Amino acid sequence: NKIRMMGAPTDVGASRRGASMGPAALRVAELQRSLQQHGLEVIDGGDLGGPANPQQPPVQGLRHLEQVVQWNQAVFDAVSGSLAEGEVPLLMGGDHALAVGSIAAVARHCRTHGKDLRVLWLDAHADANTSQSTPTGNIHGMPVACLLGVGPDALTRMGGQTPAMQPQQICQIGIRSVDREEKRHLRELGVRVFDMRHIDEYGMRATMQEALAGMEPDTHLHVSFDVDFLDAALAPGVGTAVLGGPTYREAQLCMEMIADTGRLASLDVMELNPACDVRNQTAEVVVDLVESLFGKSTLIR
Ligand code: DIR
Ligand code: MN
Ligand code: MN
Ligand code: MN
Repeated sequence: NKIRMMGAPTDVGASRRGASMGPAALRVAELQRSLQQHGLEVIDGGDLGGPANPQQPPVQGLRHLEQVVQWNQAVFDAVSGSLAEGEVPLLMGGDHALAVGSIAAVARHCRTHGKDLRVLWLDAHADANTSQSTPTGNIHGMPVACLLGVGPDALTRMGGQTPAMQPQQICQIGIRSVDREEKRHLRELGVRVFDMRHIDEYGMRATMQEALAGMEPDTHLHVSFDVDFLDAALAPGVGTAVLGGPTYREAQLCMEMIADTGRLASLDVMELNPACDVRNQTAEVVVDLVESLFGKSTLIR
C-alpha cells in the first residue's frame, strides 16, 4: 500500500520548543527517498496547519489545550482521509500529544472496517498522565490516558467514541521514566508495559515476541514511535532524552520484528527535536529504523 507522509510541525503539547521542526529534519534526512529505494510507493503530502505556540503556562493542569485540540483535529482529519484512501499514513511530529488525533482516526477506521486494532507505543515515557497527575502540564505526557478515555472531553471524544480504544489493545515498550502518580494510573488503566527492566532481563527478542503475540489476519497494527524511546546517547535530538534506552541494534531488531508481522498499517514518528540534535544524526537514525520498520533487511530483498 501507498505510504503517505504528513508533517504536523508543532510543539504546543510540550514545554521545550523544537519538535515543530521534526518533519523538516526527516525530509532533510531523506525519509521519502530512503523508503522508495526499497520499492515502496511513498508520497509526501506536505505539512498540516494549525495555531502557533503561544508559550503560556498550564491552565488547570493543561498547557495550550485549545491549540493541542486544533492540531489534533487537523491530524485526525488527515489520517482519516489517508486511511479512507487505503493508504498507510505516516505522521511526522510534532510532539506526542498528536497521537490522540492519529490513533483516534485509526481506531474509528478499524471500527468501521471490522479490523482488530493493536497499538505499539515505543517510548521512554508512559504518557499516561492526567491534568491532576502531571508534573508539567504538558499534554504530550497525556495521550495514552486520553485515548483510554481519561482527559479533557475535546481530546477523549475526538474519534466519536469514548474511549477510542481498550487497554488490552495497547502495549508499551522501552518505558523508563514514569511519574509517581502516573504509575498508579497506568496500573489502574491496565496497560501492558514492557519496561527497560523487562528488556534487560529477557532481551528485545523475547520482549517483542510477547508484545506481538496473537495478531490476527485482520489486525491493523499502529506503531506510535516517540524518538526518545531510543537511548539518549544514540538519539540526542529529542526534548526529553532519558538514559538507558534501547541500543541501535536492539531498536533495529524491534523494528524488524514489527515488519515481520506484515501488519503495520499506520505510523507516528514523534518528538524528533532538531534544536537538541547534533548534525541531524537522530533524524538519520530514525530514517534507518523506519526503513527497517517497512521491511528493509540485510539479506532478504
Ligand atoms: C513527563 C514527561 N512524564 C510529563 N513526559 C514526556 O511531562 O508528563 N516526555 N512525554 O516526552
Ligand atoms: Mn517520550
Ligand atoms: Mn511520548
Ligand atoms: Mn540510510
